[in-house]
This record gives sequence, structure tokens and C-alpha cells, in this order.
Amino acid sequence: TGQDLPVQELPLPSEFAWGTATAAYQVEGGAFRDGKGDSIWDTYSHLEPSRTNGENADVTCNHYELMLEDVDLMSQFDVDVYRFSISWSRIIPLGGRNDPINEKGIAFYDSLINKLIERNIEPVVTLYHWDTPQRIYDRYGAFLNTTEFEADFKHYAHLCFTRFGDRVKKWITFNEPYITSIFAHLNGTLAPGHCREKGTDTKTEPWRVGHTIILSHASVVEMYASTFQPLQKGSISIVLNGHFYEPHDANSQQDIDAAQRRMEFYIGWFGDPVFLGQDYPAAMREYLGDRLPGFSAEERELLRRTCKINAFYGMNHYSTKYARQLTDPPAYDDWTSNVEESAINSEGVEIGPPSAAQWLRVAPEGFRKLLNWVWKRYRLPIIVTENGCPCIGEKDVEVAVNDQFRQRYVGLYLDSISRAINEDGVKVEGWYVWSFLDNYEWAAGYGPRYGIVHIDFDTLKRTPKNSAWYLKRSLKTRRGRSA
Ligand code: PNW
Repeated sequence: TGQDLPVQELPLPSEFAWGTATAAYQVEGGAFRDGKGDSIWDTYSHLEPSRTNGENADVTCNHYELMLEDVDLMSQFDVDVYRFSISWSRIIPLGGRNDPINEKGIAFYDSLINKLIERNIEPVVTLYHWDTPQRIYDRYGAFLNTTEFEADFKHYAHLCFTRFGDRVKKWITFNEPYITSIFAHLNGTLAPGHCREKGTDTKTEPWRVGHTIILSHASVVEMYASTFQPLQKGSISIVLNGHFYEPHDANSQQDIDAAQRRMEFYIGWFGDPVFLGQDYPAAMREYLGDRLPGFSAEERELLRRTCKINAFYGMNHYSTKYARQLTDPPAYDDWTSNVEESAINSEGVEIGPPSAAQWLRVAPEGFRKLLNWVWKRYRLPIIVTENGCPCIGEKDVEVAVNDQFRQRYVGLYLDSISRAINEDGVKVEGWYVWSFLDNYEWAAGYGPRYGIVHIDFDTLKRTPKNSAWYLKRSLKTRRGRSA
């Protein structure tokens, strides 16, 4: 399999965009500064520290204060793009459409965007990366109330397009709706951990949350296209994450079907309505029945009108798993559609070497197959908006700097992109490493480190890892090799 091969530095198109990515809550800090309102992550990490490794992101990388230096540092790696997210409650502290705006919050993003442009780095902006304003969750449950959420999110997006859209030309509405729906509203491992509260219904709520995200995305896309795009000339889409799934037993038709179905539950759930203007995948309807909300005639029209406006498929991808059809489903089966996931197949073959995250193994062949799967289904140019891995022992800066494991991971994954483009005919426009900086890894706190820059969280000293310099060289070589 691909993981045994050496990195080949295969060619990438000369216009291929290389970037780094972060999210506001994970890097900014300044959680209670300059009029920022609380988000559900501020609440969650303080109220229940045991759920986040005892840690919060009040300060984290302190990117809020060190932003100018950070952009200078990033520019040394010759990146084309920086993908970051806006903290909604930093610019509208209470989150709602009738609530006051915080000019100091807007000023922070203004100077970040200006600094990037000065350094010749394109800003790619995510509107929502998990940090819902606490007040709109308190008022109506945020995603649980589709109409209210859609109206508030639209207002927030309108403000961002108005204030930043003269300089920001690539917008992402939501980061990983699957994670928000399942991990935050079914498993409860991410904020708001809603399913842990009394009176919640995990049989229906995750699907309602997904429904709200899809419709809110579509109406913001429509607003951008009609009101802003004619003048600002930018593009907009959504970011979906998902593993690739191989059958646990390659000779079992049941497992082959299970692997496909698992990807439909993961990616098709959002991709089919958003990019094809269609209903949810048939397998989801079959498994979930009327627990899955339906689209009204009006909503179907909205999806049909907006699906083609999405200019790219934003892909967050990290790993591959084996899928096995369960005959005796456990109670939580409905989000996996009776699929058991594993890292070892029926022959005892491992999918790839383990990283410092239990769910993430090195499996570049699966990445190539997923690029093909997505291209075939949606026929949209793909931008890999997140890809990377944490290595073992990286708290120690000496270990972190010598991150051969990461260099190999990203090298192999870039080779997979090259093969997908040049041998399979898939359109891939760019690749953004997750992450620029070591940062706050949600429920795992400061444990796993994904940065190409090491952070000492006591002194906040930044030290580039060798992978940063490797990527600078590698992207130059690969883009120089294409005809
Ligand atoms: C992404 N999974 O989350 C997020 O967008 C980032 O904020 C995060 O830091 C990064 O990946 C690394 O975890 C994911 O279990 C979390 O498949 C979990 C999974 C996938 C993505």
C-alpha cells in the first residue's frame, strides 16, 4: 500500500495554492477582551473542565495580541493562503440580529486581513468554526431552532460581507457540520454537550441541527450571490469532513456496502442537499425514517437555486478506516448506520501507522480514493481546507522540531493529490495544512499538537518545526515540476 512508499515529491500544478489553517477559539485567546461576548466554548471549558482535559482557551496561543508577528512568521514559509475563522461573539457579543456590534472586534479582523494582504497572503475566512455565541444558545438552543438561527446567522454573515468583503474573496460558511451535529449534539464530547442536558432527544436533535446548518448555508449563499458577489467578486462554499472507508472484509458484499453507506452518512448527508440540491441520501431516509427532517417545497427550491453557486468543495480530511456491517447494533447505531469502524481489517492488516491521535492513522491511498469519490459525486473543484497530523512527544520542543513523522505524512498526502490530479483527472485547487500553530484541540485540550510551528504554552514562544521548512521547499519543487 501507499504508506510503504517513500515520498516522491510528485508534481502539482503551478497555480496550486498552499496554505495554513486555524480556528478562532483554538488560537486567539483574548476570550474576555475588548467587549467580546462569551461563546459556548468559553462556557463549556470553564463549567466542565473535566470534559476538556482540565484546560480552556482563555489565552491559548494569544494570537489575539501576537497576530502581527504571527503573520510575519507565516510569510517566511511562502504560503499563498491563510484560512482562519471569525469569532461571531467577538463582533456581535450577544449574537442576535438586534444586538449591538462590537467595533473593537471588527478592528481585530480588519488589521489581520490588512496584514495578510500586505504580506501577499490570501485570507480565506470561515464564518462558523464551532464557537456559537452563548446567548443565542441560551435564547433558543441555537441550531435547534431553524428559523431563529437562520435569521441570526444571516445577519452575522451580512455584517462580515459588508465589513470585510472588499478584501476577502473566499468565504466558508460552516466548518464540518457533521461534527457539530454528531459530536456536539449526540455524543456530547464537544460544546454545548447538549445531549447531556435533561429533556434532550438524541433520536431527533442531531438531524435537526444538520438540517438547520444546510438551510442556513443555502440562504447565506443566496444572499452573497445576490447582494455582494456582483461587486465583490468573491466565492463561497462550505467545508465537509470525512474519512475514507474501506470494507473490513474485502470479499464481503455487506462490508463493501457498509463502507459506501458510512460515507453517505458522513458526507452525503450535507453534500447531496448543498451541492446537488437533492434530498438526503436514500440510505439515510431508510435508516432514520421520519427522525430525519424533510425539506419543504420552498426549501427544496432554495437548495435547487443555490447548489450551483458553491464554487468549490472544501474538504477536511485526515484518515481512513475499515467499515464492518454490524448484525447486532449497539444503542448508538443510528449515526453510523450499523457500521463498526476499526483500524485493522479481517486479515489483520492495519490501515496505517498510528499518530498521536487515536483516530488518525497515516493512509494516503484512502485520501486519493476519497478525492475521487467526492469528484465523481459532486464534480466541483476541491480545496483541501485541512489536512495534517499530531506526532508523539511534541510537547518537548526538541522532539517537535524534528517532526519526520509529520513531514512524511504531509509528503505522502501531497503525492496522493498529485496522483489524483495527474493520473485520475480530479480537480484539486489547493491544500491547507492543519495547523499553522500548535493550539487548543477542543476536548483534548493542549494534548495533541498539529502545528507546523511549536508553541511553548508557558512562554508563548513560537518555534517553526522542520515540516514548515520542508513544506516551503516541497511546494516549490512540486509546482516547478509541472509542465
Ligand atoms: C477538525 N474525527 O476536527 C477541526 O476542524 C479542527 O478544529 C481540529 O483541530 C482538527 O480537525 C483536528 O482534530 C475533527 O474524529 C475532529 O474524524 C475529529 C474528527 C475529524 C475532524
